[in-house]
Amino acid sequence: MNGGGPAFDLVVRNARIATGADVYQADIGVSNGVIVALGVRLAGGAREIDAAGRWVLPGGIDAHCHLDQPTGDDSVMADDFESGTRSAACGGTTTVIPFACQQRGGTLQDAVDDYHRRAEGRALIDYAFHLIVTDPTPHVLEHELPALIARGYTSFKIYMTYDALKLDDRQILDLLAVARREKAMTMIHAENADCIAWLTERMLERGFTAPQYHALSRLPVVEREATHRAISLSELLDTPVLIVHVSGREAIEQIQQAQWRGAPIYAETCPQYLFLTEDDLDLDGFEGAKCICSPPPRDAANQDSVWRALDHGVFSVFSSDHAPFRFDGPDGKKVHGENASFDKVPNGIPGLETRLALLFSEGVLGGRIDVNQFVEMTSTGPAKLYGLYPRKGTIAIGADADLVVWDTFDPQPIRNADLHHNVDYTPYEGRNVRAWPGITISRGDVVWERATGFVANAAGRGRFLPCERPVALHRSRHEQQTRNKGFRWLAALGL
Ligand code: DUC
Ligand code: ZN
Ligand code: ZN
Repeated sequence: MNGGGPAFDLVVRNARIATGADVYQADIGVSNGVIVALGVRLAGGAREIDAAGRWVLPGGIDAHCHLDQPTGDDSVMADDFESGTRSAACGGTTTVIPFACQQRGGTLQDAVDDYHRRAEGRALIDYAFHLIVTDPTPHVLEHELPALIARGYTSFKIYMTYDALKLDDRQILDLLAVARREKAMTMIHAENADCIAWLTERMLERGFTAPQYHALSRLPVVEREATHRAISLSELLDTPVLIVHVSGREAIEQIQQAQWRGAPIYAETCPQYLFLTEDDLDLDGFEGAKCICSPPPRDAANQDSVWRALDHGVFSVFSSDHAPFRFDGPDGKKVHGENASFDKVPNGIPGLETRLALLFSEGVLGGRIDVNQFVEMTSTGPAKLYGLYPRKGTIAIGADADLVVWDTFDPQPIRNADLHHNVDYTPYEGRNVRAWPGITISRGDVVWERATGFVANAAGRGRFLPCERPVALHRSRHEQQTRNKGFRWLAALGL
C-alpha cells in the first residue's frame, strides 16, 4: 500500500491472459502505465476492471497502415492520426506503424519532419514510423538512411511497382547493403511493374476498364515473380527482408521454400486475403472499386492457402494495410471520375478497426489458429521485427500496459455506421463477427469501452516510439549460418 492508498493505478482482475507463448489466469497490476505485477488476489487499484475470465491479450500492433500520407495526385487519405488512431483503439490496436514517405527529389529527413508535424498532438495511441524510400541517392544511402536508422527509424519499405515509387533491382541492392550494415528491416512490395503495365495497356485497349480487371492486371504470377526476385536479392546480400501483403499460394510457396532453406525471409498478410475475393471487385457499377487494393484479393483456394500458411508459421505479421479512401466525394476512389478505369482508382481499403475482430472470430473462435498464434502475428511478432519488444507486444512485468479485454458473443454483423474511421464504407459490411475488443487499455488508460461506446477524448496522448534495431533478426544463429554458408566474400567487398 502507498500510505494507505491503492497499491496500483489499475488492476485488471480475473484475466484469462494469452501471450505469444502462454495461457494463464491472473490479475494484472498497473502503475504509471506499466505492468508492475502479475499474480493472484493482487492488492487494490485506484481503478479496478473485472475481466471475469474473459481473454485479456496484448494490445494489437498494426505494423502496416497508411495515415495522412501524401498520395501524389488529387486523392486524399481520409484518416489522419486522429481518426486513424481512434479507429485503431476501438478495434483493439494500441500501436500503429504508418509510413513517412520520401518524395522523389526530396530528402528522407523532410519526409520524417513532415510526418511528425502530421502526427503531433493528434494520436490517441502510440506510434512509430517506417520510412518509404523512393529515391536512394548517394546522400540517402551514405548519410540520411544510416542516421535515421540510428535515431529509431529502423525499418523501411521499398516498392517494385508504381511509377512514382518503384526501384529497380540495382537500387534495391544498394538499399539492402545499407540494411545489412545498419541492421535495419527492409519491407518489400513485391509485384512486377512491367507485367502490370503491359497487361493494363492491353486491357484498356480492349475496353476492359471495370474494377474487376484490376485483379487480372495483377495476376498471382506477377506477385510470384517479384517475390522470387526480392528473395533472391535478399539472399545475394544475406540480409533479411519482409514481404508485405502476401495474397496467395504462389507467393507463399516462394517464401516457404526460402524459409525452409534457412534464408532470413519474413512475411506479412492482411485481412483482405482471408476475407475478400476477386468477386468483390466484380460488383454492379463502380462498387467493386471499394475493394481495389494491391495485390488484389484472389479466389477461395488462395484464401485457403493463406489460412494454412498462417497456421504453419509462414507469417510473422498480420496487418491491416489500412489505406483509407472514401468512396463518395471527389478525393477518394472517384478522384478520376465515377467510372474511371481500374488503373486510375486509388489502391487501398480501410481495415484498422476490423483487423483483430475478423481474425479472432474466424481464426481463434473458428478453430483455424490458436490464441497464441493470434497474439504472435497481431502483436508480439511485429513488436520483435520492428524493434518495439518487450516494451510492446506482450503481457509481462515491465511492459507497457497495452491490453485488450475481449468480448465474445453470438454472431453480429459489422456495420460501417459503428466504426470510428473517417471512411464512408467498410469492405466487410454485413460480415458477422463473434468477438470484439470490449475494453482497450493504452499505457494503463482505458481508451475504448464497447459496452458504453466510450472513446477517450484524448488526441495527443499517444507517444512517438523510436524503434530499436530488430535484434531478433540478427541473433547469433543467423550470423553463424552466414559464416557457414560461405558469405565471407561479402566482407571482402566491404559489405
Ligand atoms: N500497397 C500498400 O502497401 N498499401 C496500399 C496500396 C499498395 O499498393
Ligand atoms: Zn504495398
Ligand atoms: Zn500499404
